[in-house]
Amino acid sequence: ASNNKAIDVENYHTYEEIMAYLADLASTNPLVSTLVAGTSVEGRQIVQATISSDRSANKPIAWFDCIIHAREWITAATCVWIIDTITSGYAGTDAEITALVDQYDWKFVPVANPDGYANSWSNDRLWRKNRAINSGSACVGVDLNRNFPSGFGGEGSSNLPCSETHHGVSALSEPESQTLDALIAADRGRVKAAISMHSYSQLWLSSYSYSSALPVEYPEMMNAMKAGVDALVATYGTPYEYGSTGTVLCKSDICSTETNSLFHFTRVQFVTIFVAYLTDIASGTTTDHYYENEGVVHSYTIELRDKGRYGFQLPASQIVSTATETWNGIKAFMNAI
Ligand code: ING
Ligand code: ZN
Repeated sequence: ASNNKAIDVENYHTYEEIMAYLADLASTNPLVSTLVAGTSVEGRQIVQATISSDRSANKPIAWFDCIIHAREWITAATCVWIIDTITSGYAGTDAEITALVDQYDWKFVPVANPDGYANSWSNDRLWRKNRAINSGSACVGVDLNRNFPSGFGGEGSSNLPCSETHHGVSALSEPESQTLDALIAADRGRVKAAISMHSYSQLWLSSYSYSSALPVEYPEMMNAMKAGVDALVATYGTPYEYGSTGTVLCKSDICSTETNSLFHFTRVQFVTIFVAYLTDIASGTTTDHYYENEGVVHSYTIELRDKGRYGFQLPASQIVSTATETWNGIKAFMNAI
């Protein structure tokens, strides 16, 4: 019953709590089904939840991955909140949600990096990568958002196992990235929008990430991002920027022109060491892979709150407002594309 929720959406939850919530939802709500899509390095299940009013209709899909980076807790909390909001708003109680579920299937991988997330709870709150053993190194982990084929191994990723942006031995070497790749490939041709949830910085970002080039569909992408960001900002006034990753991140003052290679090198080092979350170029990302290899024009990374005051450790008191504004943005974006 919707008044007796299996999860308290106002708090952060462990991997086990989120999995228990999804299992409960799938068993009690006929809109929801779950799929064990893969297994992490340490053997945890990677689960995709689908919300569909008619699974045989093969509707276009709104596709989400959340918490590919372990410490970005607000992304898992936001995806859980959105799942809860859609499932409790369908059929009667919320006309806009009902229309969006009638039009699209909604698919979420609420915990794309289960081992890293568990490690962030039990051991190291600021853990980012997965928990792969790197051969020949004492340092653990591959950055899953550098492990995809688009631009694999290029600028903004590192061959060094101790780096926070270590790309791994080869594209899709990690079971967690293999799982996301298999899931999006299984829905090839149906994915209308694919959104990777990250934090923090308050940005809505399109391809390309691995180069400063702009996609041919960039004007269409900008219109869609504008619709989303306008509605997001209108909710509480939280400032957001949008555009291609290179364009938006290069507006910050740590980013110079591409021609000054010495400064560029220094900046990349600075970024890698001190603010590994913020690079102007990032090779091997989900967003470029979904766009470039899976044909999803509307492929984006959303960097949720905040802009650095709390950073990855956003207080739980901001979960509902963050999720609410993000959902308002996503609804407007889905209605615009
Ligand atoms: N930021 C992203 C990262 O993977 C990014 C930056 C943005 C990459 C857009 C690709 C596309 O480093 C976080 N917070 O992880
Ligand atoms: Zn991230």
